Amino acid sequence: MQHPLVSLIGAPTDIGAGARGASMGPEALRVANIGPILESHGVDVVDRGNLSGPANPWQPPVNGYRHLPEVVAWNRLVHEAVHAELALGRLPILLGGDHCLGLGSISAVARHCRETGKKLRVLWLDAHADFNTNELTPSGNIHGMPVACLCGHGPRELIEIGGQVPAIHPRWIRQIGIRSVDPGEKRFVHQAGLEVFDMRYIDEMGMRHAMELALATLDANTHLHVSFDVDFLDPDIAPGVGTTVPGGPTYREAQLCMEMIADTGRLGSLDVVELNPALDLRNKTAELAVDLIESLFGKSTLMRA
Ligand code: B3U
Ligand code: MN
Ligand code: MN
Repeated sequence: MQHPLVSLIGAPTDIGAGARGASMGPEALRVANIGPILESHGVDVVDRGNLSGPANPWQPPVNGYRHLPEVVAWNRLVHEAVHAELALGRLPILLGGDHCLGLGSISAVARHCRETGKKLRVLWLDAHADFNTNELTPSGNIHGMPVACLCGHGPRELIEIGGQVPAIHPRWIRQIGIRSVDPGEKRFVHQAGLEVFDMRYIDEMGMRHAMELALATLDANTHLHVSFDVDFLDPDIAPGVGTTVPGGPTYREAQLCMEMIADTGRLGSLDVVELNPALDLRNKTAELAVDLIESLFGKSTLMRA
């Protein structure tokens, strides 16, 4: 990827989460210098500032969905903002915000790929599969549902945001780092045929092999979207998230994951979600996320031949 044009889009909300605080994620990433650090690697960065959507009313779920109208409103804003940047030929980085926003972001990328004839691949880096429905969810929190919604399983007003249902096909997704899936959700993941490289797989085969397979079907016409849920990382190194799950990738494994993505040269868009500064230690998790994003944009220890 030679000198990409990056646009930062802040979406300061925790509307789909089970804990408050991810709404402060965009500012924590800016405080960790995401913009200047990317610029130091030759990336052209424009910060579009923050989207402004509804407040979090902090209500219980209705029909298995918590805050559905507000989640729809935020995702519509994200969809339009991400699509506009792609249409300008820029690489949007969505600064979340909780992971329900992956729906607006990825539906926009899918729409852009339809318009431009590109092939879409989505890498979902997460401790969770985020494949719940209102019937399967233990919480009603919509940040546990965006992958199902993108594949056409969810409330109409959410699954229709990108103008085509389903927005994406399960075959286009590779999930990495998964280690917490609810019982009904597990059956549904199998039924849909999602390709999952869970922590068991990474323990046995290594991150390198998992990433080689996850990236195997990319070609010159592929738009690669990375949806980076910060709870992907082991909580020892990344405590600043709402739902920590032990046993995630180490610092080295996460670096290798990002470097292998960078090596493909196909990165077209990125979500950075679920960072929760209220639970962080001196912005450590935000700084780690920025460090990994540097690798994603091609920082490497030595010059590559
Ligand atoms: N699967 C659980 C927990 C969860 C999913 N995503 C996050 N947490 N961040 C649920 O509530 O759907
Ligand atoms: Mn997630
Ligand atoms: Mn997660």
